[in-house]
Amino acid sequence: MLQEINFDGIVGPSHNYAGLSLGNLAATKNAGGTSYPRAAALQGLAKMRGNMTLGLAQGYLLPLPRPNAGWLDEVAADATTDRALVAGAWSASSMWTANAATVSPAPDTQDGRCHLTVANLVTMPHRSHEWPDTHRQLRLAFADSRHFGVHHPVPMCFGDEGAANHMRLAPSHGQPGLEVFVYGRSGGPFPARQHEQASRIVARRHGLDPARMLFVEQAPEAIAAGAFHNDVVAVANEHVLFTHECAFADPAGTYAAIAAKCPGAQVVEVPASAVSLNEAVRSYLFNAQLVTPPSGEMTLVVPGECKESAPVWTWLQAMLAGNGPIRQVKVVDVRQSMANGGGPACLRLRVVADPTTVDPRFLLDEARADAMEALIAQMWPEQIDPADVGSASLAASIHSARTALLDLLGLGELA
Ligand code: SUG
Repeated sequence: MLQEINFDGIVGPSHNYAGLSLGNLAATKNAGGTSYPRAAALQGLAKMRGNMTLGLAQGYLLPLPRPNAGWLDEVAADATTDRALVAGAWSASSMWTANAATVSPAPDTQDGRCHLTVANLVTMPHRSHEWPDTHRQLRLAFADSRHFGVHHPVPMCFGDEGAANHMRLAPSHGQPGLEVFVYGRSGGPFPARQHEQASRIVARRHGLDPARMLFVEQAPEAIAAGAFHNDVVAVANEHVLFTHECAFADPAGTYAAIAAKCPGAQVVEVPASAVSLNEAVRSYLFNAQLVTPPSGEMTLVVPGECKESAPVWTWLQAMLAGNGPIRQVKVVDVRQSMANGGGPACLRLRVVADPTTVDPRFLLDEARADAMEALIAQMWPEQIDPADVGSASLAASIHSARTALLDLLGLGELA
């Protein structure tokens, strides 16, 4: 049976705060701080377990090999002077699997298969070298070509950030849906990472029906406020779009187009008067996972930072007291990832599929979660200080930690 499976990125053992992402305010603010990879990975696993407890299907993607020696060679980095390039080769940024690919589920596509286009992530140097290993991994997880098509990135001249700039609205996950692609226009203080052409190429490749696709411009003020991806200001699930008032360049036009193309869609809009754009970005209210557990009670899985924000928490309580479609709010602690600008929604790639068609080595159950936790507790570095990035001995322990995880999961071919 088709269902939504969340594939979370396991936080890699090289997780560190290098401040590499211009326009990502949390990441630049925490540049140079000490990171805690072990705690980060355990927080991620606890989030996955929490979603399994809700009755949701859970998968994962593995950390990519870091430091990426091939990339360091390519950029001919000098270890003492080119610190940003060295840090780029060490980044654990593939944990944010919302940027791994754009996914069009089978009910939306012409050939009735689920299509995935790996994101090129070209705008940020440290992320631009993720795609070859991500592609390899997705080809393995979704190897069954009767059900899946895994595509190369779109040409590098068009920036593509994957599912972070893509939403889907449908009566239920297994039915045909409206795919909404959100792109940015350059010209603001920060880069617009998703190009319109990239989105259009993905839609054509995936064989979407023009009647059920929409291309929407992200509000330039949202990008300027630090919403470097649309999923920092909006999230959709089934027939519900949960969005900040300032997410889109033309909010009214966007809602009208959604209503026309997806009858029954419901927009839950948070006004700037209740939660300012800055507060939305600070708390990551919209970088929540909006999910439908088997109970049918639509649930918003928010980061702990939302509870600490008076306007956000007040708004959420009022929402629950009303009779809107979102019936539960669940708080999770992903602070280590949040400090690099990655909330609960960044950490997962949604794939609507029948779990029996996915390589089982990428699916989580309690026993596997226990085994992973034990391994991470033993092998992931406890902390990384910025000065450690580049150290040969740390690189060796990061390598053995990842190799041990691959062995545990029987995924040695990803070495
Ligand atoms: O691309 N941060 C990531 C966060 C990605 C969040 N993803 C979504 N919104 N879907 C980024 O900006 C910071 C790494 C550093 O600076 O060391 C980083 O890459």
